[in-house]
Amino acid sequence: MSYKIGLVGKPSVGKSTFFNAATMNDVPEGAYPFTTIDPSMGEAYVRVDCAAPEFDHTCTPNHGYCTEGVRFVPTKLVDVAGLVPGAHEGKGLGNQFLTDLNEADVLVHVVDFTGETDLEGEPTENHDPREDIDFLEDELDMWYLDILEKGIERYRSGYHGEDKAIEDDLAEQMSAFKINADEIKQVVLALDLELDPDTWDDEDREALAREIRIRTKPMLIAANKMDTPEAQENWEPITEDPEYKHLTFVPVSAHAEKALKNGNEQGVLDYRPGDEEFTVTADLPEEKAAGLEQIRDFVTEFGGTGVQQALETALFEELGAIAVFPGARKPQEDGTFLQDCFVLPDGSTAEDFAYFLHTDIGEGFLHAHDVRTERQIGADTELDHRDVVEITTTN
Ligand SMILES: Nc1nc2c(ncn2[C@@H]2O[C@H](COP(=O)(O)OP(=O)(O)OP(=O)(O)O)[C@@H](O)[C@H]2O)c(=O)[nH]1
Ligand SMILES: [Mg+2]
Repeated sequence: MSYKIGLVGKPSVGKSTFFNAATMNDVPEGAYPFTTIDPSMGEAYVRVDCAAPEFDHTCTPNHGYCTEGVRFVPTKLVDVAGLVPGAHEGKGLGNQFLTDLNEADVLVHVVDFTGETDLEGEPTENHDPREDIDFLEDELDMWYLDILEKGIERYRSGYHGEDKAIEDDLAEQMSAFKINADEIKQVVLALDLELDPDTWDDEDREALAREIRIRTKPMLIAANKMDTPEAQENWEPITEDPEYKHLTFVPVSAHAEKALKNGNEQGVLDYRPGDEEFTVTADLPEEKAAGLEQIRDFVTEFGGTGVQQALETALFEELGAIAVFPGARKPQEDGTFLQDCFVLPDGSTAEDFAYFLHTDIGEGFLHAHDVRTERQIGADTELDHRDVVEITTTN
């Protein structure tokens, strides 16, 4: 199992540019709407401080890589077609991409902060990026509402069993969103509603769809194109607007990340993704050097290009996932060390981790050890981000 981060947003905001910068793919980018039609999936990385230095060791990663104590752990990233108002009714490219989004565990909403593209992704001026945030949330809510309504019909038809509770039918209809009947029941009760759809009016159903969406598709806002003065002007008014206080914003320049990674590949500069600094190592033509100095101003001011920051905030904060290293108290004979680092759901216990590694390991679970403290931990102990855990199993 590997987490999937989905990039969403209206056309022309820079989703594909972000995707290419994060995965070093080469999907088409363009200043016209619907450059992307079919979704692309690629491998991106999230940074985790490596545990190896604490053991005075160097790690030998099986997946991803480690550089100067920072582990780059692979995660899946999905770039989908742009979403326009009315998408849930089939506008734009229809609702195919909503289905593509189904598989994403957490969303990064890429917003063009320059205000220079309208809701359809066409060039304009002085567009308020807040409208994009509102429309995307509404669109996702409508999509959820459609599915919720189907679940209610299913319940009313009694077709799947007379004695079924409403939350059972809703959970089955919404199974793609990875929410179970009990969780749905909690949401219904939390909204002060009865467990009877006949008592719900339009507003109640909308509130329910919205709440389920918020719980099952955590979302972060990537304020993109922040390398431009227009976007920077929008930053403060929007991020400090009380109406948007509940959201997390990360300032991003997908362009800057791409330029730095390309420069690194071409050997003209040293850049580690996510860092706030880089070193130019070659003699560059004046224009190119000046461009890089502009990027330097940007990454210094904003603490990086924002691409890594957005992915990590989405996964570790919005979704609340944790990274865990399988480890051993005794050194491995073959000289390998901390070969893996896995991303697990929030609240995972030592036993969950054992099952995650392999069903057999889970079934034979005896106990676990926190490799740092060498203390034994029980099956129900909840793990923390960056724990190093040894599992003892009969299998
Ligand atoms: N200034 C600036 N422009 C950017 C940035 N990222 C993307 N762009 C530009 O925005 C335009 C749209 O980029 P795409 O990556 O194709 O956008 P998209 O969201 O994938 O668009 P669709 O596939 O049509 O939905 C292109 O002209 C990019 O060069 C950025 O960080 N800064
Ligand atoms: Mg695209």
